[in-house]
Amino acid sequence: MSNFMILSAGVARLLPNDYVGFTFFVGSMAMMAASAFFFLSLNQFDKKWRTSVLVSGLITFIAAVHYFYMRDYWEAFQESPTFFRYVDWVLTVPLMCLEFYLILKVAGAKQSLLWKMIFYSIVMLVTGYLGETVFSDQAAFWGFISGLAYFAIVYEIWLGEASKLAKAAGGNVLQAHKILCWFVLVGWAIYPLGYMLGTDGWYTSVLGKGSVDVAYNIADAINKIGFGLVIYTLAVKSTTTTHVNV
Ligand SMILES: *C/C=C(C)/C=C/C=C(C)/C=C/C1=C(C)CCCC1(C)C
Repeated sequence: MSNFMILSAGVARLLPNDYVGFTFFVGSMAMMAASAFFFLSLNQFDKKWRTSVLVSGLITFIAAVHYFYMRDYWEAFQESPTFFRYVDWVLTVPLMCLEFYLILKVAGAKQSLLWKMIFYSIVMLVTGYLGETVFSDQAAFWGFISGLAYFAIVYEIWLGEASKLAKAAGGNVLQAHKILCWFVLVGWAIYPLGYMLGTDGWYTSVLGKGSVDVAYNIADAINKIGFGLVIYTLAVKSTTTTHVNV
C-alpha cells in the first residue's frame, strides 16, 4: 500500500518540471539501449575483441540497473541517491580501466598497469564519497584529494606507461586510446564540476549551487556510452570480416 503510494506520487511528480527525474529516466533508457546494442553486436567480432565489447555492454548494463534504482529513489525522496551513485561508479570505473588494459594487451600491457589504475580510481571514488557524505563540511578538502587521484589516472594514460604502450601498438589501437584519453580528460571533468555544484566549499561563491544529479547524469551518458562506442568502433575496424553470401 505505502509502496504504491510512493510510486504513484513519484510518477505523477516526474512529468511537469522535474528535470532531474527526467534525466534519470532518459539515462536509464539510454543505458539499456546501449547495453542491448553492445551485447547483440558481439558475434560479429573476432574472439580477441569480444571481451572488450562485452565489457562495454557490462558497463552500460550495470549503470542501467543503478539508474532504475536511482530514478525510483529520486522519485520517492527528491534527494540525491548518492550511495547508489557511488556503488555504480565503484563497479564501472574499474571496468573502464580494464578497457584500457584490454586494448593495450596487444602491445604487452602488464596486469600491474591495470591494478595501478584501479587503485587510483578507488582512491578517487572513496575520497569523493566521503566528501559528499560523511565529511561534507570538508568537501573541498576531500574533493582535492580525489582530484589528485583523478590526475594520476590522466597522467598514466596521457604520458605514462599506458601512453607508451599505445604508441607501441600503433594503428587502430593508438587511435582508440587517444579518443579514450580525451574522454577521461574532458568527459570525466564534468564529475568534479557536478561535485562542486552539489557541495559547499571555496568554489561555491564562484559557481553557486546547482543540480549535482543533472551534471552526473549527463556525464555518465557521455562517458559510459561514448567509451563503449570507441571500443565498438575499434573492434569493427580490427575485425577481418570474410562474409560468405549464400
Ligand atoms: C561511469 C562513471 C564514471 C566515468 C565516473 C567518473 C567519476 C569521476 C571522474 C569522479 C571524480 C571526482 C573528482 C575528480 C573530484 C570530486 C569527487 C569526484 C568523485 C566527483
